[in-house]
Amino acid sequence: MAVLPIRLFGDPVLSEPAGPVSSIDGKTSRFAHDMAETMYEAPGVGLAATQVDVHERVITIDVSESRDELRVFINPEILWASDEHKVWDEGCLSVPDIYDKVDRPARVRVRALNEKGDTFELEADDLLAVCIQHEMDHLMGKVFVEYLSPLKQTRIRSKLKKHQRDAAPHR
Ligand code: K1U
Ligand code: ZN
Repeated sequence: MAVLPIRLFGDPVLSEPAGPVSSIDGKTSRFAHDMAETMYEAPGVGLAATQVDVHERVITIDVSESRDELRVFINPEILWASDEHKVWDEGCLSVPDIYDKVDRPARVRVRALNEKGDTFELEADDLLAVCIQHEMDHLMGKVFVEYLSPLKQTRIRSKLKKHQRDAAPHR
């Protein structure tokens, strides 16, 4: 297993849409487990393959407090979204230390394959519903910041540039 580097907002790879996984084999499940290790180490409640510069439709999520309820979604599709919406304070491992409100359907029904290649469906609410939608946006090349006002986006970009400058080794 391996912890993979997470790309940050502003990196063009985050805008690249992911394609479907054509066949699920040992390589796919090893990659899903590397993604899980990366998500737990960050720490985060979700991760999309796009964030580690792999452009295939794979997501890992664990919203449990015990951090032992890993879900792997391969080729996820939203089958239904509720008319009722909810506003949630979202974060993103690609946008460190920034949280802001995003309005999304409160509940979704999703179909996906797991790492063994079995199809499953689930209906999600609360953080799981938010996280599924947030990660599926990543697979389409969209970061949650793009739901915010242009002014907020500009502020976030300059904050992140400062964060990257501060993190870079001084000469
Ligand atoms: O996609 C990502 O970058 C992961 C992101 C998922 C997410 C969180 C909250 C709302 C929507 C989507 C994160 O995990 S940010 C970190 C975070 O929320 C968290 C980290 C540790 C424990 C609990 C939460
Ligand atoms: Zn994110």
